[in-house]
Amino acid sequence: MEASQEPHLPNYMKDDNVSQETKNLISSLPSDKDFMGYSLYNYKGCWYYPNTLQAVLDVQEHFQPRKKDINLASLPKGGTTWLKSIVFSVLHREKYRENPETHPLLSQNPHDLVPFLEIELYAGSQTPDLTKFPSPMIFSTHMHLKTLLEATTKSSSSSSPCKIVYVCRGIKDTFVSAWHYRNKLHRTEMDQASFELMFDAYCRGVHLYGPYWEHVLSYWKGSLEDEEHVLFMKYEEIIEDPHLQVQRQAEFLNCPFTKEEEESGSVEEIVNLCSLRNLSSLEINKNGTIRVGVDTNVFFRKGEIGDWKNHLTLQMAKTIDEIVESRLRGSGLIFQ
Ligand code: PAP
Repeated sequence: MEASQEPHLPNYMKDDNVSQETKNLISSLPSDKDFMGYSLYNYKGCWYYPNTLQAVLDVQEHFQPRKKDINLASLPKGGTTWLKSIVFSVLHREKYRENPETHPLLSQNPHDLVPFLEIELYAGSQTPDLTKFPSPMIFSTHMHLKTLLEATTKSSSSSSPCKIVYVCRGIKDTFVSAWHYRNKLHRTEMDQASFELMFDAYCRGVHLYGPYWEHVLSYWKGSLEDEEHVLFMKYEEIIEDPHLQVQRQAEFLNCPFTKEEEESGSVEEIVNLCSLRNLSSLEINKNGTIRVGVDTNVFFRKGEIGDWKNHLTLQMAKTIDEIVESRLRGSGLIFQ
């Protein structure tokens, strides 16, 4: 089925919002298909659906961040929803301390509190009104670091003007999470042959914002080169010690928890508020729809380390591990 006719497909996966100039560009780019047959194009080393590429180009041309803005970056299914909820809660903790029952996370999905630059803000307009967002604005992106820096600095070499928090997750669990997401998105249970096709595409790096290893490496290197502006986090580390990782984020964002806050349980409150168990139990996240048109419940599932064991054969796991290991070799970045 054509992407433009698929009823449940979000706009960013479609190809119906592309200028003539971008169509010309696309016709010169390497192309491939995702496991469902939707076309992906490789622009500067990263794979995009046409509407996403259009939005990325628009972000690059028009977006001007303010110095104190905060950017949350991730690959799809790398921990985006969790990161959004934690950073929002850390930054706004003082505002809702007296009346926690008014906290926006209780009535809005994290994706509506922290909008995506290219998938939402620039998806429908080249000049979205960003003044309606309070300063500092927290926004998110799935772009590679180099692409993001080209957008935020308007030159490929300068360092980031704003803080960037990046989260990623081991490729096997990222892949399995993406598989479940696609099934929910298309409201169907896809068969084993589709699963294997999608796995093969991940191994080749052909998926939205892929290859995985280029993405994680871009932020890993960025965090080593500019630790003041780029914080590199792993989903697994947040699961293992959420308290420590919330503190780490707060320090990076120049709003560390005071001793008093520590003692009064402020960190723990944020950890609990942002937990999968809490967020997924809220009405808004059971039956809502976010502004980009996706049901809120598709962002919450198991949230476990190692769910890939229930889906991948040992051979598949070995194959994909070897690919990632070879791509990351020498970088110092290791996934357990
Ligand atoms: P996105 O990039 O499309 O926004 P993202 O939030 O990165 O998706 O990934 C969803 C995964 O994060 C799901 O993992 P799973 O499929 O392995 O279960 C989801 O369960 C998990 N997740 C969402 N919110 C939380 C949270 N608050 N705490 C822990 N994990 C979470």
